[in-house]
Amino acid sequence: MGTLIKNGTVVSPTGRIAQDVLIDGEVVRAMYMPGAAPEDGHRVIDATGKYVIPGGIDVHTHMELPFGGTFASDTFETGTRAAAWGGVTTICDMAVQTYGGNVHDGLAAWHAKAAGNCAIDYGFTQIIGGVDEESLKAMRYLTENEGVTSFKLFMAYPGTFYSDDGQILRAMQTASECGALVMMHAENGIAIDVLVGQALARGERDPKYHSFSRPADLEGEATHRAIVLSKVAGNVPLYIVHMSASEALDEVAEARHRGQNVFAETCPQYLYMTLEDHLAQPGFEGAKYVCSPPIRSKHDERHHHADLWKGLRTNELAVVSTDHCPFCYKDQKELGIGNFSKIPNGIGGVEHRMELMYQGVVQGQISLERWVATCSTTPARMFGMYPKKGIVAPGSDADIVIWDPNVKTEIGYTKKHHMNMDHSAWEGFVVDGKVDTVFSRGTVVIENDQYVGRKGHGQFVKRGLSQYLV
Ligand code: DUC
Ligand code: ZN
Ligand code: ZN
Repeated sequence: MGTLIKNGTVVSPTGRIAQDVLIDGEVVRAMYMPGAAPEDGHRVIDATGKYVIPGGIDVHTHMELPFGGTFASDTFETGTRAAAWGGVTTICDMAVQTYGGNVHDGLAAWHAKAAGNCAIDYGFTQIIGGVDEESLKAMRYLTENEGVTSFKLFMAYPGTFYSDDGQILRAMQTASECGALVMMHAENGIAIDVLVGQALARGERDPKYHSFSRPADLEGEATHRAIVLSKVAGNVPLYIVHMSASEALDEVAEARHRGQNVFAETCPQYLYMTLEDHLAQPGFEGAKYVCSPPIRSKHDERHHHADLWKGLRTNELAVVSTDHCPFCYKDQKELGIGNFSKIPNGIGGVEHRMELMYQGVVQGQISLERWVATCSTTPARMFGMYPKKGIVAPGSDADIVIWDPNVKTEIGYTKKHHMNMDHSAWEGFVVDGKVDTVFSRGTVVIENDQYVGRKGHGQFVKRGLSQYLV
């Protein structure tokens, strides 16, 4: 006996079609003209007036990330459960190798944290925090044998995750040889450290100075440098993560117009939040919005929000992720009272990306199809998971969200909030649309406003190479 989703509108990047969907076991068995499916014995779900979309894929999360003397507060258990609440059926989390550590040990540690704990499927990107002969060899091994085919490098955070240009070039050359994707945190960390030191010396200690000391030009500069290095490394696929600034978007757009294999993602916080309204809140409240790159000013000469939305429409930006990196206010964000540079960087958002991006559809910023493309189908293709993930089609995993566009979602700590945090960075946001039912590989994990999944249901996804090259 399977499950038949009837009377819904199936949405993909190429359009929307009235179709019934038959789930059999873990996969989609068949799609039918409305009413044409035999009902024999199946559980029938009526999706009249609702959208049937491939489950969300968030390719940038940090469960339990060690950062600034503490750890991101979601475990794989709490974080993947919250993801399910948000219509996400796959995450790619970032396994960590820090300078001097061993890549294989880092990956093994991440497998140990995730195995048996996840509500939904998960893959890994490997952070390379120390580029040397051993880690370069490991990059090749992980790509060819472990289903870990993307690597995050940092041009920021000297002393922890930072790689210099020579190291970046070497990692890119290795990725180019084995077909891996390089994900880049593009901010000029050396220059930022100078500005941070100068700000502190002037007595500028509040959270808002986090943004002033990480100017958009230094994101644009690093993005430019990463793009040049990727070209020198043989046009290796380069994916700029968490883009916040128009200056960086310009660089990606130009590279793409030249035909380079350059892609980028942004995150909801860079589309909705501002320095003035969030980071600069009175007292220490702004700490809740400290992330890197920082939330930008609405008074900058460039209109970052408008440009990023345009980038999503035009495919200058291919993907929306969250960079989910939650920290509690108490005892974690508070580490930076009196010194903004000690505030752990990160915002929790894995639960709210689908909702916040659907609001972009309602507001006319992106189409329904682009919502599905940037939040599910393109991440699947970019990260070598398609067509297992990212599409509602016969043979694909039955990772499906039934989305109700007729009701609203109120986000807030005492409203909709399932991440392991003592506050919500999205407090007070009321958006149109709502996650109705979520299937993970054919199993219902969310229905009737209840989590009905279980820890350990989620499986590791061995990924292939990126399928998104020009
Ligand atoms: N940015 C954040 O805000 N948090 C974790 C790491 C990062 O790059
Ligand atoms: Zn980053
Ligand atoms: Zn990140």
